[in-house]
This record gives sequence, C-alpha cells and structure tokens, in this order.
Amino acid sequence: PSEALKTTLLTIEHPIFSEPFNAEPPRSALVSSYMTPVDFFYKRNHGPIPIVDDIERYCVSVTGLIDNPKQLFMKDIWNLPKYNITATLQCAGNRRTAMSKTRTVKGVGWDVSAIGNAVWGGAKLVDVLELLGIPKLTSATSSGGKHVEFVSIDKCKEENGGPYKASIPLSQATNPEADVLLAYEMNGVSIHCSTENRPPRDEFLGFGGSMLLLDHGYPLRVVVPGIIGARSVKWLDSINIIAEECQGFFMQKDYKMFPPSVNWDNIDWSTRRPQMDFPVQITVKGYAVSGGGRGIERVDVSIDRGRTWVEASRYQKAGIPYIADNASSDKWAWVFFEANVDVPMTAEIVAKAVDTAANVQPENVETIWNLRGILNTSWHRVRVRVGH
Ligand code: MTE
Ligand code: MO
Repeated sequence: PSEALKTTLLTIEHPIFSEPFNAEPPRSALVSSYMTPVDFFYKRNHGPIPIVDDIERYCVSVTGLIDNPKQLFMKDIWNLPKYNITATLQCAGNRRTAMSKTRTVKGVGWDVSAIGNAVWGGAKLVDVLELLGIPKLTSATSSGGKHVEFVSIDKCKEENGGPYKASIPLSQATNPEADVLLAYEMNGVSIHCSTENRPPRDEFLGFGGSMLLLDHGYPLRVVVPGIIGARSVKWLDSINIIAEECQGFFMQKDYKMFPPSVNWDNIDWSTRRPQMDFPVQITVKGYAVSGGGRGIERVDVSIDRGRTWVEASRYQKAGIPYIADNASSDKWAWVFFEANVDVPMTAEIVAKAVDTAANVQPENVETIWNLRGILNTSWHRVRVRVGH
C-alpha cells in the first residue's frame, strides 16, 4: 500500500507523467462484449497524448517518392467513401507477464487484455493513395517508393523526442482487400468532433466513446488490420512514400522477435525483420490421468518441442451437473486441460502432466518402448500446420 501511495503523489507533484499513459481492462470486462467499448479498450502510448484543437487547420502531408506531394485536410478524407471495418487490435506485448515468468522480459507488464475489437470508420488508404496518383495494387512507384511510412504528431523518448512512426509495404497499402484505414471513427463515434464540442457522454453508454477517443488517435489514425498494434499509428501527421522500410526505433530497435538464446548483451537488431503479423493463437485441449488414484498436479504445454512451457488450466466435473459437489472424490477420473498458445506457421505442440506424487512423463517413447506396446506415457506431441 505504501508503494501505491507514493506513485499517486508522484503523479500529482509532476504535471507531466513520468511514463506515458497505458491501460488495460480487467479480464471480465474484456470478454463481456464482443465489441469492446472504448472505455474498456486498452491504451498504449509512448509519449504524452497530443491534442489537436483546430480541426479546420489539421492536415496530413503526403510526401516522398511520389510525383505530386499533397496536403490532405479532414474534409478531403471525409469526402472519400467511408468504410466501417471491424478489426481486433492487439499489442505485440499482450500476455507479456505470463512470458516473463519463464525469464525476465522487457516492456509494459500486460496481462491478457492489451487487445480489443472495434468498428473503425474511415477512408481506405488505397483511396487516399489513388487520389495522389498511386493506383491500386502497386508494389513500387516509378520513383522507387516501396513502403508507406506513417508519422505521428506525438513525441517519444525512444525516438529522442521525435515522432512515433512505422511503415507498411506499399503493396499492402494499395491492396483494397487489406482494408488499411485512415480512421476518424471508433465504434460509431466520430473522432472528428473538437475537444470542446463533443456530443454528451450519455450518447455512447454501452458502446463506449466520448473523451477517451483522444487516447485512440483523434482526429485521425491508421488502422492496419491483422498485424501488431504498433503499426497502427495514431494522431497522423504525415504519410511518406519511401524506398526502404521505416528506420524508426519501433520498426528497427523494438517489436522484433528473437530466439530464446538472444539476450540484451548479444542482441543484433539488424538480424531480424520488424514484426508485422501476429502468430495464430490456438486452444490446446486434452486429458491427463494418473494411476493409483493420484491426482494431476499440473499439465504443461509447449510449442517448441519442450524448450519452454506454459501451464494449462485444468478442470474436472466440468459440465456434469448431476455430480454434486459433495459426491465422492474424482480422484479416479481424468482431468481436462486447456491452454491458449501462439503458434508459428508450423509447430510441434507437446503436452505433459505431473501427478501429485511428482511423477513426470518421459520425454521419448524410445525409453519406454516395449514389445507389447503398452503404457505409452511419453509426452504427447501433435504437429500442426497453419493453413488458410
Ligand atoms: N501511435 C502513436 N502515434 N504513438 C504510440 O505510442 N502506440 C502503438 C500504436 N500506435 C502508438 C501508436 C502501439 S504499440 C499500439 S499497441 C497501438 O497504437 C495501441 O492503440 P490504442 O492505444 O488505440 O489501443
Ligand atoms: Mo503495442
């Protein structure tokens, strides 16, 4: 409690927070509705939240390797066809705290709720680029532009006080089916009303909205569906057509996935590509049972052949209403387990149980092979291949 008090005093003493504002909802709030109300939508910031107070003068400059650089005002964006795209945004660091139990990791200590699902309303980037003379399905402009960089208004310490920025390939930006948006609405609430001129908060009850939209990028943000949240740049200031992918901190020195052997002393950032896609998350389910009436202490699941493990959740008696709580023990019954894991394109998923006498399953079937082929208690392995 004394720690919490200190933190509170610190923020009161300093008008500028020492750390940017980050927030995530409780688990129960997150799963209480399919569309995440803005109040329960996680917020991830790397610097102070900028306030655009003159919407008439606000504009996005489109520059770089294009023939006709242009400034787009909000009215230009509003004039383009409006799309409503339902997309889940997830921070690459979601569920980080669970990962840090294996070994310490660096970053915001997210639980499982740095994720949210919203209807984003806005213009498609493909239409904006077409307005500037870049046709649909272009992978390179005549002057060699191959990436689209989004630069924000906010300033952050990782960029040495410069703006937050990121890029995506031009081929994705000009693909109508990729649904990349310049969004001015979130869950049906226009984020183009000025700070003083907001509709009353009551209008949005149930669906979320109002003041918090500032946190999500007012007046205009990028939404790149299907990839990590870090590329969905908020408070857009400019769009640059560039030859190589964005050299900003968050592309080159952060949000890259390294093998477990890499640590902060031997890391070489240039050896990996910036992370874009999220791996597929699947639910692994199964049963575990031990002989002699011993219960199951734990079930571990691995997606990397047993280098690292996550503990599965377990349940017994689930969905069997006719077994009363005071019925005879279930020590003779199996345990069901379940775990949510991220899997790369191909993976070997392994499950192993530990019983209450601390018996563990043997790693390989070779060590317990017998000619009758009985008592195969070795780790269960399932190879998966993620397809479309
Ligand atoms: N855009 C700007 N300008 N500044 C930021 O700090 N954070 C990024 C991305 N866009 C960020 C940004 C990260 S890491 C994530 S996960 C998402 O915004 C979070 O979006 P949200 O706060 O609307 O949930
Ligand atoms: Mo993020």
